Amino acid sequence: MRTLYSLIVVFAVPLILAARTEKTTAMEPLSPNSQNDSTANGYQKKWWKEAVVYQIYPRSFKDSNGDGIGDLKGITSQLDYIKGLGVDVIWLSPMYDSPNADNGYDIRDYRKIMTEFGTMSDFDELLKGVKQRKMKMILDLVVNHSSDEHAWFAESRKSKDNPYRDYYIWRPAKNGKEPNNWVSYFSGPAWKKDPATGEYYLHLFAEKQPDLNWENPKVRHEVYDIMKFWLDKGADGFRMDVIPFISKDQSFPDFPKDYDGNFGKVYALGPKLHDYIQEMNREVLSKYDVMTVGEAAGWTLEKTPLLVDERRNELNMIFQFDVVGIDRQRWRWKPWTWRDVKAIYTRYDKALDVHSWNTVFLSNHDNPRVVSHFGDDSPLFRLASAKALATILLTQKGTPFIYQGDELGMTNYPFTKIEEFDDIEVKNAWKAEVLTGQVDAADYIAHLRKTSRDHSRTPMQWDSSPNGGFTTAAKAWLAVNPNYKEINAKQALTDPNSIYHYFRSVIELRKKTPALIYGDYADLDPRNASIFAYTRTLGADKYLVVLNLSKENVAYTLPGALKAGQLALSNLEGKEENVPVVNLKGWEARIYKL
Ligand code: TEU
Ligand code: CA
Repeated sequence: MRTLYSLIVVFAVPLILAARTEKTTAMEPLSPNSQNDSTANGYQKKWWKEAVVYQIYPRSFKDSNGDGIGDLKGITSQLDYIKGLGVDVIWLSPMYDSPNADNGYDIRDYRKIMTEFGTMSDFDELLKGVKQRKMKMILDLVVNHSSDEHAWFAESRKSKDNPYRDYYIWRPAKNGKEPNNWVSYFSGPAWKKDPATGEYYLHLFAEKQPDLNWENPKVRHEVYDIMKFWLDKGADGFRMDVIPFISKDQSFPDFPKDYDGNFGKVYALGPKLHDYIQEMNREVLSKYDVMTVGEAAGWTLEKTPLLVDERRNELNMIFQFDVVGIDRQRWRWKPWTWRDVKAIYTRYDKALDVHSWNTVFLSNHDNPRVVSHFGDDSPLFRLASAKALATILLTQKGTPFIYQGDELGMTNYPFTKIEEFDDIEVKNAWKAEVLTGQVDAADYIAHLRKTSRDHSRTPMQWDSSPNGGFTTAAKAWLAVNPNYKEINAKQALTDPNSIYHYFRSVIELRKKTPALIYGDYADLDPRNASIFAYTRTLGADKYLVVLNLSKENVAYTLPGALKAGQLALSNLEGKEENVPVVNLKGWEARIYKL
């Protein structure tokens, strides 16, 4: 089973680590079983607060049977590579049976593995491999909607008195048209008239993703049974897809007068959301040692405690999108500044007290590649900026989520024409806005080159062989980024100065530095346009993280007559210590112990 990679990981990595450790100074480790001595800085210690999570998008991770599509056996074959990073938890994007209208986020059978991805025993083998390496795995729970090919919907649409009718949201026409003016995330109205009964069903996403009716207790208990099925198999928790949308105002009013086009915010205002999540917690979550992260599309930052305050028995943490969505309105790109991003991290710090925990993420399968989005993916600065962004990801307060390939500095794809895209969100908007002449085709493509979800869905780049070693097939399901000859795992594993090994070092430092996990956060220079300087403090332990988020060299005078202290880690050669002014090259990042 030992693949070439695992051999490299097992033999090369320790050598490279030995070479690197001179940079990481010894710190008293987290008390080994931090679980039992229960608090740090007022926080309840929890494994999922100290964990680092790695997200896998199975379709694009590794193909094991040469059909050009990633699969579960492919993931199992690369577990040593993932373990080598030092991550603790894998978040597996949907691997359930699905017709893939939205790449698995449209589930036809919640207890069956997608044929393309393999079998249930492949899943069991994967989970076993994860546990053998002392990692955990959380699954994707997509229950705001199902596939329209799910047996429930096949029954539901048959007739108005079908026993499954109430599993979905059906409404009669209003003045001959849709029941209200709600729109779909994937363009067009959010209602589809179904010929069988002439009524409309609601779909906040694709027509092939009808929304489940959570008002119906049968539906809720179907979901709880599905969750128990996977938790009893050994899964360690769930990432919950668009969880704020599961409750709907049953009068389905049109958008409010002051509607600003941000429909997600309206869909997240359902009146019974917290009742349902508290019920889910009582019925399922409280019975297992699990981690839960809600994907809180449309959720305003300051309301985060309503979903995650530990005293409410709802979720452990949420993905809130103010940072990652700072520069786009749907597919349209808009300018942003680091000053704006820094302000959002300070808002999180103010909004979440010791009872509410956060996530930290800069990318996922719905967003462009982090180094292209927030860094500088030009050859001169790709390495430094990817490492600088890794420093932010792993030293901000909250549980960090790494998206597959970001540890290699994979970049956005050079899309030029619509045929190159796979994403239903792209294709539907093309039909709805470009083919109707509302939007210029070249303008649309230009925006997508910055904002498309497909940037993060191009296959993992494992080596410099054809298709980046992702598949032995002539063609991958989505084209591999042509820069795979330079950017790939094989190169990264053997290069001590690679982004992969830098991620590993920061994760190692984080693991043995409680201050970087539970420590107080303070932005020292919020107005500075290109320097991000903040501290993390836990008791007497204080760390300074200082980053130059521009390509210009900067001689930065630390605020408040602060001195830099002892260098714990840096992404470039800078060695200065105990100085009031730090000379930072372009995209240089340093972590100091004060
Ligand atoms: O995403 C919800 C969501 O917020 C995204 O739709 C995102 O805002 C949008 O794509 C902007 O580009 C979740 C899943 O992560 C996504 O992959 C699914 O397409 C969607 O739900 C429906 O399940
Ligand atoms: Ca395959």
